[in-house]
Amino acid sequence: MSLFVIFPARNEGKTIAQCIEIARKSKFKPEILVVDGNSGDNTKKEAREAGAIVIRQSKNIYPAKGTAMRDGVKEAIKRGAKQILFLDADIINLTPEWVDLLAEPVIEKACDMSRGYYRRAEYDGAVTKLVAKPLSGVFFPEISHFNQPLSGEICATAELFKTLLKSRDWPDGWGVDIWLLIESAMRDNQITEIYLGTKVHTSRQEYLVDVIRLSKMAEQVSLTTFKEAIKYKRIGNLKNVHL
Ligand SMILES: Nc1nc2c(ncn2[C@@H]2O[C@H](COP(=O)(O)OP(=O)(O)OP(=O)(O)O)[C@@H](O)[C@H]2O)c(=O)[nH]1
Ligand SMILES: [Mg+2]
Repeated sequence: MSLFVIFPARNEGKTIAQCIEIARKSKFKPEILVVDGNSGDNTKKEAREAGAIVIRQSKNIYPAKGTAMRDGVKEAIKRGAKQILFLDADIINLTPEWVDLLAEPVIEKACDMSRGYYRRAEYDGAVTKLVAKPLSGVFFPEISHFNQPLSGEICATAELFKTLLKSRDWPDGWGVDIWLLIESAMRDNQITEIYLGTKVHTSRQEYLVDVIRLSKMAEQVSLTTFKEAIKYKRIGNLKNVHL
């Protein structure tokens, strides 16, 4: 067994060390990898001091959560990962059980991918509620039952990630989460959603100041979903939409 926990992280110096220490307490004793997005703060130093392997994302672009995840998958596979689990690095209330709950069904081969879902504050998850769920519901009804199609907390077999790595259209930015879900579902993988309780994370504070900070994410999630709809010949589903 070789579980890798990967944190894509950009300017998460305040939370990354604690996240690493908590993830490491999982009963599965994971390796921890941080993919730094050229942070201007002390993220790298904090991560190294907390004992994580730290690599730098391969492209100097932003937003690049997708690039960071792709780089992380490649590095983990190179180091012998059998299962790969992603966590956001800005979570304040992470517990080792999150890792245990997500990793267990994948390690036990009960599914190919597990995905965290949570109870979220009313004003949290706006892009999920207003963009990802309605759009993916039209084009990909087979994933409409997922509560959190943009969950950053997911685990999958290295085998599944290896097949996804072969795809040329792995998104660089915020489209990556919905892309991973759609692609995994369309390739007939077994996907389970697991309740993790409440998620408290710092990124929410930013867009409470101004919702415009979510516009790039909304744009990239919707355009990724449309591209996938074209790829899988689902654009015709629009005919059935009553407006
Ligand atoms: N390496 C890298 N990591 C990034 C980049 N953009 C975001 N991340 C990380 O990806 C994770 C998720 O980003 P957040 O800003 O928390 O966004 P989110 O919580 O998914 O979205 P909201 O619910 O809308 O806040 C965090 O650990 C970020 O630090 C990037 O360009 N490069
Ligand atoms: Mg966040």
